[in-house]
Amino acid sequence: MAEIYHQPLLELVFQAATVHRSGFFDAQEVQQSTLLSIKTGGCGENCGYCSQSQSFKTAVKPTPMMKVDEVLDAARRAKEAGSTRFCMGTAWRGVGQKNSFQHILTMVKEVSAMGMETCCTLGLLNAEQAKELKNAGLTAYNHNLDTSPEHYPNIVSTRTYADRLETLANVREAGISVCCGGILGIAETEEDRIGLLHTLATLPEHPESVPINALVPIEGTPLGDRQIKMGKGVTWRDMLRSIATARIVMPQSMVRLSAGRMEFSQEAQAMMFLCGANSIFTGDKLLTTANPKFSEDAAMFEVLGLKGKKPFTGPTAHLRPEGLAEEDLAQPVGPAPMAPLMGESNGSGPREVAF
Ligand code: SAM
Ligand code: DTB
Ligand code: SF4
Repeated sequence: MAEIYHQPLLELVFQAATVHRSGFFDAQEVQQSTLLSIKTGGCGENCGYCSQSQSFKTAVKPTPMMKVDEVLDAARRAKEAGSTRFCMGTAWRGVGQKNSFQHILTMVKEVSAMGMETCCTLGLLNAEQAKELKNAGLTAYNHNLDTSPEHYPNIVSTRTYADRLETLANVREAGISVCCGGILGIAETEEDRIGLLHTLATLPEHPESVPINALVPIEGTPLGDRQIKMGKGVTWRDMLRSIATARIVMPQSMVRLSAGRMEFSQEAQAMMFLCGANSIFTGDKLLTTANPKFSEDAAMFEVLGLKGKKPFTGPTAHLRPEGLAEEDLAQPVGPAPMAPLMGESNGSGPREVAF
């Protein structure tokens, strides 16, 4: 793994690009996924990068869980804008015995009936809860290992790597596809980056989806403040190495270029797509932080000759809900303008990009 990761950058890119074109994926396809924070802030965990932990004083104010109808509305708009996967996140340590879990099961059922892949990220999950999500029709569960097992205790002390692995095993056992990746820029070494990819690639089965995030520095969090003080964040070269290595060692996984795109030029993102990233989050907002505008992503797709990916193809083909006809499935169009999901935007109106 270290040999692959450390080879000269363009050799690594070429090798990864070759694997990406070896038949499993259409290299022109990039899936558009939409994130929605359905329960924001007040989280009991202390992940040192996170705006939503109640351990840190950040600009994020805890808000109650969104209503089912509001979430379905947002999902409909995401579908119209070309998204084929809808991911709902809660700032929870885990699901626990909360009543709101029942509402989430309804959201999953309804969004699934819209013909989109559904994903949840709700923290720790037991076997029973995983089965309930599966029965509701959930396609994927996102639960990141974030970094190597050695570095993990420096990032969060309220839970262990073993806790995370147990949830991943429960998700897998329930027949839900696994979305598990990590984050760069959290005071890790290159050995930690390789260690994360090694852990992911040696799980009993590869995760179907591997998000690679670059730290979005949040003022008030230990790791965000550290990056702000240093005055430099994750470089495009760092992202390229992790994405390319992930593509080579997990050739059939979707590799998701996730948080941090605001800081990467379109040229840098083009290299990341070239070497195997095949999904992005589209929409003005990730969970609590800004994301590129639809018009910018639409322009990027056009310039690079990229197209959206159909839901339930490739690693999720076997999870297509029974009874959903082809015409009911979300149709991937290039990123189209979408009204803000929560009645707000990340700043000024749409900005056209000239090439
Ligand atoms: N509470 C759930 C959990 O921890 O699994 C779900 C939400 S959590 C925000 C999902 C992932 O987002 C984290 O594991 C981390 O990799 C990523 N993330 C969180 N804050 C981030 C930040 N400031 N910059 C980049 N990625 C971040
Ligand atoms: C993942 O790996 N990245 C997404 C998704 N899974 C849930 C979350 C990114 C969060 C970025 C920081 C924020 O917006 O709060
Ligand atoms: Fe909570 Fe998830 Fe943020 Fe950790 S990353 S503090 S578990 S919301």
